[in-house]
Amino acid sequence: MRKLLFSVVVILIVVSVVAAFSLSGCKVEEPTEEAVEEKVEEPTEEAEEEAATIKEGPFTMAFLAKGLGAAYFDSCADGAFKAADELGDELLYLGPEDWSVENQIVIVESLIDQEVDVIGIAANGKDSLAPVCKKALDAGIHVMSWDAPVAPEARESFLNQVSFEEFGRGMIKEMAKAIDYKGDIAILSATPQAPNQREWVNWIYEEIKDEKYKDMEIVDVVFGDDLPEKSYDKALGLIKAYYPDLKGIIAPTSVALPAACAAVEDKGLIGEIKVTGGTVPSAMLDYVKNGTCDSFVLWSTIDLGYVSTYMMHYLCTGEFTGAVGETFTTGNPDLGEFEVVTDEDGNPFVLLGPPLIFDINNIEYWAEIF
Ligand code: RAM
Repeated sequence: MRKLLFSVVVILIVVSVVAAFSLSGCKVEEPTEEAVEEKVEEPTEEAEEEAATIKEGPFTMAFLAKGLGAAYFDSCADGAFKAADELGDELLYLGPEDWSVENQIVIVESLIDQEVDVIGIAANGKDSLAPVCKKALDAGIHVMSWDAPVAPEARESFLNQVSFEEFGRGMIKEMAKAIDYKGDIAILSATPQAPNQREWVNWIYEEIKDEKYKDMEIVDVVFGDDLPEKSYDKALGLIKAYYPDLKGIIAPTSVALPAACAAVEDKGLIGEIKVTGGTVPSAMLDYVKNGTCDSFVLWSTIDLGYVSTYMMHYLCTGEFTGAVGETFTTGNPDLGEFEVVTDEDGNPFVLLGPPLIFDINNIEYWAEIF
């Protein structure tokens, strides 16, 4: 009897399950109105507060280069204008004609008077530009650095194109390959006070301490102030002073690298003195093809300007403050996510990415791009 009862119960259950399935046509049932109401979550207080504090553009953004007239900074500006277009902001591309600290200060003063929303500066001097950048911050203008940083207390963030160490060490590595790890070399830098140049030159000196460079020596460091003619003359001066022992010139500046190549070529010393450093590929096509330079190092200047401009915009909206651990993305998903990290002194910054190396195998491709 018990067995029969059990079987009846089982049959009833099976029948009702089958009926339920066939009635619903195996479809996921629509949730009732109450269930929907129950599920729509009320925004949290913090989310509401955050949304209320996000400022709306369009913003006026100043993109301030070390100087005007260089392909390097113009291509950074190309990326910056692309981002500003996407964001619907107004972008002012500015820089001193003479690449001086003094005139960068004058420009920042005038931007404070114009009450722009944000200044992104490639600084000609780390400490010398700090007071005027602090003045801008005090006036409620956002300040960030790209390419070359102002002192940490005078900025909210810094986009470094590549790690100072990697670029500095990278240039010695490329030079060593070009001169077979033997010979005197010289450095032709921009200005002695340029923050990025100082860091890179220091790392060049660190790298050359390695045993594998024991037959290489840095004999001089000279400065062409990122001016084409002065850089060319300084390169000629190095050749005059140190050739034939001089086997290489490292120019970690976009202006001096092609200028040094021109000097070597004009002196008929292609292959005798190798040149490397950092500049845009379009300036180096001929020099790589004719053997004045075997390889050199840089980053995407277009991405540098593009990502800087997104940072400027987010500083204005309030979505980004530059605090360690903050992340953001841009309008280009291929660039991925960026995060605020710290340097060896604990100062927050954002890293664009690893350096690119250009040589005979890829120069034609890149020269078309920037
Ligand atoms: C120069 C500037 C700039 C640097 C490039 C490589 O034009 O010094 O700051 O990043 O070269």
